Order: sequence, then C-alpha cells, then structure tokens
Amino acid sequence: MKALDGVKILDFTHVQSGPTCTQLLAWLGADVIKIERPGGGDATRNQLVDVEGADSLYFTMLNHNKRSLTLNTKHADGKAALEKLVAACDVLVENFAPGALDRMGFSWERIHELNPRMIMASVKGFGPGPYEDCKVYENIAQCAGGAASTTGFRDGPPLVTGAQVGDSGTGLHLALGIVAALLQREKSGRGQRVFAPMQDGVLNLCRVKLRDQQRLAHGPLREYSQFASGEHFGEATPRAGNDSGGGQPGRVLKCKNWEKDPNAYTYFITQEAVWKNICDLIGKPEWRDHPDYATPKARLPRLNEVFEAIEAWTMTKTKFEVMNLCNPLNIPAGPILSMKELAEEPSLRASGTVVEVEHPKRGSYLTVGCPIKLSDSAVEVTRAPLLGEHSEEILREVLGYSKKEVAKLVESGAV
Ligand code: CAO
Repeated sequence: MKALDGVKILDFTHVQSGPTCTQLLAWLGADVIKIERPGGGDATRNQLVDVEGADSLYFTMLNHNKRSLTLNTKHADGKAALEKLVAACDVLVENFAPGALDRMGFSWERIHELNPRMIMASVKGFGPGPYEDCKVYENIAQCAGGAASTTGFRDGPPLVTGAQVGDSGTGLHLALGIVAALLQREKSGRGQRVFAPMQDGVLNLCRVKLRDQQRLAHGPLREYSQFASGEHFGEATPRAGNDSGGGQPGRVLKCKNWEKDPNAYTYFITQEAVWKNICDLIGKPEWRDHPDYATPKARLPRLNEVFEAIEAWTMTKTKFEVMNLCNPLNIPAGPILSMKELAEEPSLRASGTVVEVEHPKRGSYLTVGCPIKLSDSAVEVTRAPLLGEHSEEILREVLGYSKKEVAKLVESGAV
C-alpha cells in the first residue's frame, strides 16, 4: 500500500515546475496520467537531447512513475474525452501559461461543474497583480522572488542558483497544497483550487532575507562579512557571498588541492557551543578565553581574521579530512560535493535518493529518487513513459472506451 493509493491525477504539466509536483505525487502512490499533445508531447522530450532518438534526460528525470496519454484537447473528440477524464479523476494539475486552460474551454468553473470533487492545482509565474499574465521560467522566478538580489558577491551582479527553487521549489509547494486539499475534501466533500505562484514560492524560500531587510532598519547586519570589512550597508538586503545567514557565522573555506580541484572546499561554521574545540583544532588555544574572541559578539567585527585562521588550517587538509576531524568534536562542517561525487556516493544509492533506471531507448541512466522517505509507503522509481505509451490502456480502463472507439479517436487525430 502507498500513501496516495487510489488518487487519480490528470497531469497537464510540462517543463519542470508542474512535473516535479506530479512526479512526487506518483512516488507517493497516485496514478498520474500525463496528457500530452499528439506528435511532440512535453517540449522537454526533445530538449538537451544526448541520445539521438530517445527522450532527453530533462524529460525522463522529471516524469518517472507516470502514464502518458496523447490527447489533442482542442479537437472536439479530444475535448469530449477530457471532460470524461475530469469527471473520473481527483486532481488536475497544470502549469500552462496564464489563460491557456480557459482558452481550451476548461476554466475552473467548468471543471468544478464537471466534477465538484475535483481539485485543480496550478503553477503560474506570478499571482494576481501587474505581472499575472506573464510567462515565467526558472531564472525569472529566482530574480523576481528575491533569490537573485541576495545571491552572489557584493562586487558582482545578482546570481541565479543551481538549485531550481523557482521550478522544483514551487512544485513542492504545489504538492503540499494538493495533499492538504485532498485531506480537506475528506471532510467537506468538495474540491477546491490550489494555486502556487513561482514568485511567492521563491520569496517563501528567501524568508530569512526579508527578515534581514527589516533588521537593516536597526543598524548594520553584524553577521555579514560586509560588517567585519567595515563596508557600508545600503537600503536593501545585500548579497552575502557565502556568509551563513544565521546567528552562527560560517564561510566556504579552501582545502588541500584547491588550486587544482574546483570543489576542494569545505563549509565551516563557528558554532558558539563548540568555540573552544575550534580554537584547539586550528591551533589557536589563546583564543579560547580571550575577551576579543571568546564570545560571538566579540568575534563579529573580527570574523575575517577568525576565518582566515581557520582557512590556514583547512588548507592543510582535504575536505573529507576536515569533516572527519570536525565531526567527533561536534563542529558543524561539510564538504563541497560535486555532482560527480554525489552520483558515486554509496549511501545515496543505498537510501534510494540516487537511482539507476533502465529505459528502452536510452539504456541505463541515473536519477534523483524520492527525497522524502515514508516508513509505510515505499517508493519504487520506474522509468518515464514514452509519448502516448498508455493511451489505449487509459482510454479503455479509465473511460471504458472500446477498442473500436480508441481506433476512431486515433484516426481522427484526437489521440
Ligand atoms: N492539446 C492541445 N493543445 C495543447 C495541449 C494538448 N494536449 N497541451 C498544450 N496545448 C496548448 C495550450 O492550450 C496552449 O495553447 P494556446 O496558447 O493557443 O492557448 C499552447 O499549447 C502552449 O501552452 P503554453 O503557453 O503553456 O506553452 P509555452 O511553451 O508557450 O510556454 C511556459 C511555456 C512554461 C513559459 C508557460 O507554460 C508558463 O509560463 N507556465 C506557467 C509558469 C511555469 O510553470 N513556468 C515553469 C516552466 S519551467 O521553467
């Protein structure tokens, strides 16, 4: 048994934000029916192609455990089939450009009329306001949601991050909304709309930066290295490089071989509780009780000097040696791991977070499995579907179409 057994999802999503959400729901046990336009399907099937003739990794890594139904929802017969699917399913998830679903004839009002228990979940770039009609991709969301203005170094331009907080982050928000709406439906008997704008999702993930925006009114942000360097703070939360945002200052520090290996770095946190251990470890026992260094407050104007001393020590060790020496002393530190190292990490393979999947057209490839572990709902990652692979199966099983009716739909171009 799986957590979402019995939940049928009409997956109208494409690219990344929506597919992340429905993939997660599929891993939790929902039956996810991905509806794609006949001919090409989700545009990502053919983007960043690495194996000629096979669906790209972009597509396969975001659409595991789903079934694919091709349906031209602008064709009268396709529309009729979609109406029946809406009546037969529990959730419709979409991330079309604003207005596309309405133009297709499937407004929320129409969907609610067809199936009052249906939950309709949408990702858009922006919520109501001046930009609500705009198309949005990952990096635009990162920029409009506050991530870019607070990422990077002070003397450089705003930076987007490798973590897809706009797409995958919003997909996660949407998935939570859907599960909550399913729970509420148990009591109310009614479906509802679930809406996750990407700008809002990114801002939610940048919550601590809005915290700092308000703290600025009360003086400089003392834990930012900008303060230790005596640099002026402007009106908005500045970019903080690799400073840790919390009350326990941390930085990225060089490790042995940093000149040759771009990832020979560690993240090191000067946690208050273990300050004395840090002093002993880096060979600065005189800082243990010295009034200029012994308390976090006293250290704040001296953070550059403190981290230079720690780095002088980390540069004599590999990032893994740093981890191994810090751990027994309860000092929080972590290696900067490359994608290569993560792909090869045995513990991530063992936990099912990095999974090898077989695909008929591309052979075996690696993917990220379900990062959420439920003790009573095991996840088995299966490959993404080929375009229209389950069309006949779904039309017959979910809608009760006969073989002849399916053939007619195919002939008309609706499937
Ligand atoms: N049958 C018939 N038509 C279909 C169909 C189907 N099965 N599936 C999609 N279509 C049609 C849509 O109805 C739409 O038609 P109209 O424009 O004529 O109404 C058309 O295909 C294109 O859909 P779209 O506008 O969503 O796609 P796009 O490539 O132009 O834009 C994107 C892509 C991502 C910018 C846009 O969908 C968007 O802004 N989505 C919301 C935000 C989002 O999720 N962004 C994250 C994407 S990942 O970075």
